[in-house]
Amino acid sequence: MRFYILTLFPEMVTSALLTSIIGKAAKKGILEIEGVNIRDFTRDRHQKVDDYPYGGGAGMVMQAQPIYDAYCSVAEKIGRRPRTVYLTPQGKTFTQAKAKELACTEDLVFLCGHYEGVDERVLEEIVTDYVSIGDYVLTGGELAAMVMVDAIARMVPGVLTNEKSACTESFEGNLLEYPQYSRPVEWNGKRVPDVLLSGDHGKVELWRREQSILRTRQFRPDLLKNAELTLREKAVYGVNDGKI
Ligand code: 6GU
Repeated sequence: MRFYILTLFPEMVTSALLTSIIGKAAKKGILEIEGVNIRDFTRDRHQKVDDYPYGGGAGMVMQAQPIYDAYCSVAEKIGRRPRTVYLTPQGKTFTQAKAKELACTEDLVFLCGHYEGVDERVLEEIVTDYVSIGDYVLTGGELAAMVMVDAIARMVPGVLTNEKSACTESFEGNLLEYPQYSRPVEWNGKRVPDVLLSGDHGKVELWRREQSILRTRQFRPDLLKNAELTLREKAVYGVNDGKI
C-alpha cells in the first residue's frame, strides 16, 4: 500500500510516521509513505502557494494550481487517478470502519490544507473523500492525516507482528477492549484477577468478553446499539437495541 501526503510540511508527517511500527513496516517494504511538497509545484517566482480570498475576509487561501500539479505528479506515477482524501473539519467523521475501507486501497492520496482553506475548484477536481477526525479545529490537515495513515496502515497485513490483535481490540465488533495485566501478580496492593491466573482458557475468554461488554456499557453506551452481541448477552447485560 502506498500513501502520498500532499502538504507544505512533508517532513512533519513523514518523520513522525516513519518512527516506530509504521516505519518498520515501511522498511520491510509492506507499505510506502511519501511526503509530496506542494511548494515544489508552484510556478510563482517567489514560491508562493497562497493568495487573498476573492470577496475579502481574513486569512489566505491555498491556490489551486500547485495542489493540482502535485496531485497530477502522483496520478501520472501510478497511472490512474487515485482515491484522494481531503482533511477538513467539514468532512464525515473518521471511524474504524472507514479505516478498514480505505485499507483496501492500493494508492491513497491525502491533501493537507492550511491557512483559511483551499480553492474550492481544485477540491472539486481531485477529492473523492472529505474526512474530519473529530469536532474540533486544527491549524492544518497534517495531524489529521497522520492519525488516519496510522489507523489505516496498521490494518495492512504484516504491519502488526501480532496479527490477531487488530481483530480483538477496541471497536472490533463495536466493543471496547478488556483490561490487561502483566507481572507482578500484586502491585501497589492490587492483585491480578484470579481468573487470569487459573490457566482455564475458556474461563479467561468468557471473563474478557464480559469485561468488554461491561466497559462498553459504562464508557461508550452509544457503541452498544451496533455491537455484535448474542441474544443471551443482550439479556444478561440488559442491552436493548432501542427497539424495546
Ligand atoms: Cl481532518 N483537518 C483540520 N484542519 N482540522 C480538523 C480536522 C481535519 N478534523 C478535525 N479538525
